[in-house]
Amino acid sequence: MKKTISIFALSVLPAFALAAGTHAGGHGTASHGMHGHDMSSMSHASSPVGQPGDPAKVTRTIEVTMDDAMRFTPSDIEVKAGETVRFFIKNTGKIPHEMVIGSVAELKEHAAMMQKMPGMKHAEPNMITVNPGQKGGLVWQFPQTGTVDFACLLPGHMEAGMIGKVTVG
Ligand SMILES: [Cu+2]
Repeated sequence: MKKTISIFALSVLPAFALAAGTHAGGHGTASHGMHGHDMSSMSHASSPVGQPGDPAKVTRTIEVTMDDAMRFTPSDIEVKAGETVRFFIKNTGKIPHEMVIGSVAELKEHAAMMQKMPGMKHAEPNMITVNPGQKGGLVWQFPQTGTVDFACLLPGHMEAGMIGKVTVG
């Protein structure tokens, strides 16, 4: 019986390693496809940080300012579990900034990738890039209580303090 289990584990492991490698390496449509696939085979059907919200269900607009002091204002935001909010984001600086929603671990991983590929253009449903003097909106639904983080992942920005959190109560 014990032998059967270890053989099973050995046959499963390489598949996991491959999936992880593909996810970390790919950034774009490939990793999106992988993600969609992972969700069906793993238990978390929806991400704890939430997902892009339905604009028709927005209950509140929260204004956030981004600036060249590498700050989000406010950087502490409170929402209710289940709430769909529109972040109305203004860049008052002279360089582009972005707001990317995720867990700290995801954001750090993503930031590290950005450091390696500084010229990389990235656009995903959980983020918005706002050019100097511009405004933009991001609709997000927060499904469960906890803490969701957000940051600007342009190289050096998060490290300089461009990070904030949403407390979902
Ligand atoms: Cu920034």
